[in-house]
Amino acid sequence: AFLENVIGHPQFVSGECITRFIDQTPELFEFTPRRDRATRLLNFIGEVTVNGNPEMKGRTAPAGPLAAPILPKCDLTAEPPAGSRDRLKTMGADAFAKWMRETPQVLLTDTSMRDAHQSLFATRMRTRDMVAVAPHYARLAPDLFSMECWGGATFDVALRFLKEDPWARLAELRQAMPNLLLQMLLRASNAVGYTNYPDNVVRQFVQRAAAGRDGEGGIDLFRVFDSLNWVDNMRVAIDAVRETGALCEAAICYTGDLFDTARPKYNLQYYVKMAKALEKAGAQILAIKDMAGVCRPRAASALVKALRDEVGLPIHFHTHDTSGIAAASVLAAVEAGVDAVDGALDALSGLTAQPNLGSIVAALQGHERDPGVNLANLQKLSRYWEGVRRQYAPFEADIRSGTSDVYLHEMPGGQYTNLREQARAVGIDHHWPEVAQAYAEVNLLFGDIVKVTPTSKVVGDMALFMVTNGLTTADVTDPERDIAFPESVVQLMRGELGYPADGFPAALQAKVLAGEKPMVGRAGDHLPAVDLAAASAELAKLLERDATDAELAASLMYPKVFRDFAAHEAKYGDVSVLPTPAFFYGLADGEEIVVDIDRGKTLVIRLLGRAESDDGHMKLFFELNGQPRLIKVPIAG
Ligand code: 3PY
Ligand code: ZN
Repeated sequence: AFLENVIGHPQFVSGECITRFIDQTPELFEFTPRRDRATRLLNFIGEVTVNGNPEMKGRTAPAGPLAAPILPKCDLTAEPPAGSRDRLKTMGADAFAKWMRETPQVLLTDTSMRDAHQSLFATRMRTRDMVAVAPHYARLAPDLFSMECWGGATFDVALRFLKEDPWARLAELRQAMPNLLLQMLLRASNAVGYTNYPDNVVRQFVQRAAAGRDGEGGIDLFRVFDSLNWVDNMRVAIDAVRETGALCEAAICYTGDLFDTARPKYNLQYYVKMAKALEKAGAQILAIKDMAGVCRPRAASALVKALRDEVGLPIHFHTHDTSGIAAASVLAAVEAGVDAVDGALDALSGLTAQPNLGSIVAALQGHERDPGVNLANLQKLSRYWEGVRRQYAPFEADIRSGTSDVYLHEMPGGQYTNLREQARAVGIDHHWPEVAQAYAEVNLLFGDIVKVTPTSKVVGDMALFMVTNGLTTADVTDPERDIAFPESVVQLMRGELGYPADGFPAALQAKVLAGEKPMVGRAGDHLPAVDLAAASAELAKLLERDATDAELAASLMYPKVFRDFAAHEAKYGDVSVLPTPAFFYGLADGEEIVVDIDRGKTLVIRLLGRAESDDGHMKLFFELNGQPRLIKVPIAG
């Protein structure tokens, strides 16, 4: 009857201005909302439409309407051809690694779904935009070695900012790409967080990641690194990965310059020694993780040659294009015999992300190590990413070119844009060159350390602290001068993230700790094991239902972020189903979106118009599957 009232209303039928219709007959739109999924979603859309997505604070929405990204044509009813994952299943991890090392072709990893967007637009890519193209990858690019699609900062950002479940992302990608290796980045004892966790928490996380949310299968290849290149701090993670049967790729983080005799610490012997230790610790693949993109072509060549000579593992090269010439290092590594390399598809490549995978394929066509991947298909997939990237324009850093000052500051690609953003937030963006210089100086102050999450964040915190307070390194080291060091610096000097091979400079450490004793040995040796059953029971109380293992893993990583996520989900439901423009920018009057909330359950949502009420609310008049619905949103002060 309600529907008939509205549709049959003479003004509605005559097609008079819909807002006037609503204004004059508000009673037709007023009814007690059911707290069903659709209503919760409408509330979310309403909130974003009226008050903005909190993520958009200080950012400008792109001019709409934003076109939907175009998926490549592809028969999705056809079975995906056998790929790298089928090979892993047949061979097992050890034989697979041996095959990697013996195969003459260079193998290719696509980082578009993880590191590329992490480094280009602050990790903001949503699950929906990945899952839509994943079945196309399975059919158009079955010759790829792996899809890096999980871990690093994506886990945190999914929960914290995108309000979606990273475990659901993994499950959906797993289902859509059954033939390709799914690869993640694991920060060893820091898992996917920013601090060392108890050993049993790291183990539980790895087991769940390999098994998948509900045991359906998850990550096939774990790239494990330690932010101070401390092998002892990687063993728990390495052992945990090995136990699952997944591939264990352990990384040496590359920093400095192999040939800089003024900074001899990070020379060939340093890396070879570490590589041998990782091989002995159980790694099946060795990664050269050049997170800042400072491994120059000559260094890449020498390093790959030395590592191939000295260790028996296949080698996987990862770099960033911050300088603009990273592809030269990739090609040098290929010439030197590297077994696999990382790149991102055209539309997500370059700048602080990975070099262009398609261009690498083109450069190697006819080469004896030709990867044999279909370039035209990569371009079709990239066209889709082009459309996706446009929707995230507000999150892009304002950089338009390669920048050779990366050799000075050595900031990781994923950090560069974030730190610029942090500098902007504290109002010193115009002092960026000083921040970059301070970052380089803090590195030396800390003893010339590896800078990658989480140590890179500490160096960044200290650099910002110095620039905002007008401090020089002499001020910082001056024994007569009191400095209120940022908490992250205190934690670093206390040994909470572990230690570099030669320790931290004793004088600075003593000053920062102000009499407190630093930790001896691994944090994991000191942190008591978490009672997982008790933690799960505690979480169940919060959720008012049993907690899954995956939820437990997420809440152990970041309890508050997970609690906020759970509260958001309880209030608004699963917002990952919304198209990206609606999620970030809300709806314009007259705009319609189609939302699949479940297999076979679709919502057609149209915002008809809005009217401000006297009590500080905005009334939004929606049409939901043809039915009028009124949503009242308090206007944020
Ligand atoms: C991460 O830890 O998220 C990184 O990408 C490090 O390079
Ligand atoms: Zn990277």
